[in-house]
Amino acid sequence: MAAELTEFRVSNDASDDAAELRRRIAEDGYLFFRKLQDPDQLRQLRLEMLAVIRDGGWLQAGTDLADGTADLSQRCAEGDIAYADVYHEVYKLESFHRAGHWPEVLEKMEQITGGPVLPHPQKIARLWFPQYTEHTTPAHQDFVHFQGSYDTYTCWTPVGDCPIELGGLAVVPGSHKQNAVLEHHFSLGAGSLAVDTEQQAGPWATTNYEIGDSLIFHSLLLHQALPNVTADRLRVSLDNRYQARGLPVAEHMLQPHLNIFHALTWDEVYAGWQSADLQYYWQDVDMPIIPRDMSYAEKGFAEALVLAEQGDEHAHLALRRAIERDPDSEQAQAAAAVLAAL
Ligand SMILES: O=C(O)CCC(=O)C(=O)O
Ligand SMILES: [Fe+2]
Repeated sequence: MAAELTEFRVSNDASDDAAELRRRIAEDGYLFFRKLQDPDQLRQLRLEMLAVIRDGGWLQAGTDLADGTADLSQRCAEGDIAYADVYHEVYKLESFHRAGHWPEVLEKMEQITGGPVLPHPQKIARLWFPQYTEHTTPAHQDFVHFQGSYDTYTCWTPVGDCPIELGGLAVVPGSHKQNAVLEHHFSLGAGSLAVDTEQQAGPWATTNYEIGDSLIFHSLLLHQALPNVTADRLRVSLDNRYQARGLPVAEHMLQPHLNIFHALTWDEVYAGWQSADLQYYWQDVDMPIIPRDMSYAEKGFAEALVLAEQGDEHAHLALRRAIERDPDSEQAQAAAAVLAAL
């Protein structure tokens, strides 16, 4: 992380001016709005998510639910089976999926794209433990993960206040203008792929997020999370993705998140829902569905094998996770061979 952090440009002044919003996102690659989303609705969602997380055993007993006070002995991250066990319970909440369809966000996306948008079915929550900073989301472009179309936008929303020390998102303004997918490498952090930031000038922009604040950005914008260096607070946030209706979407974005680590079907997600309007809503939308390009993930894993042979501890951990997730997979067998030879 570059030492120097600058503040986001706030775009509330141009809220009703679609042309100006489009000009700004073309220039900066992002739009940041204070209180775009209703704080009360987000506080309610926070309590629902944290109640599930508490029942999963991740919170310190006897603490106030709203504080999200983590039990550090339970630390885990994406890629761990223990993470998916609790995460997938959160994933079943109807309210969590509905948050990706709130009108205030859809309106902004429609202003940006100039027409009706498709919210991706694959919503994501991030439940990031404190004092676990080697797992922090590294610098990356989202396109390597969701693919489909460059003109896909993420809305990143902290579900609670997110001051710098809790590890919110930071971006390099204007970095999307390279208009290309940069070289990504193995990383232990969330997503497992990182751009080498030495080659990126920065500066990085971020803010002390308050509940309701929302960051919208382009799929080629370079961004990363800041480390969660609080003593004991869990960071809870949403990443929702949107694209103009009719653009191609990659098939894995039509699946629940992390279902490769721990199978989860939409029918399981929907089992306890009250209403049907958001179940399989994308099936009526006419759009090209394209296969997932595995080359980014495969390259990262191949790098992890080489790094592990050279004694890299992050790579060792990544390989152990791959074995734990699915011991019979080809990757797990390659990982086991490398670890055994050490
Ligand atoms: O919240 C995080 O740590 C990562 C979020 C992210 O990279 C995204 O929303 O695309
Ligand atoms: Fe991202």
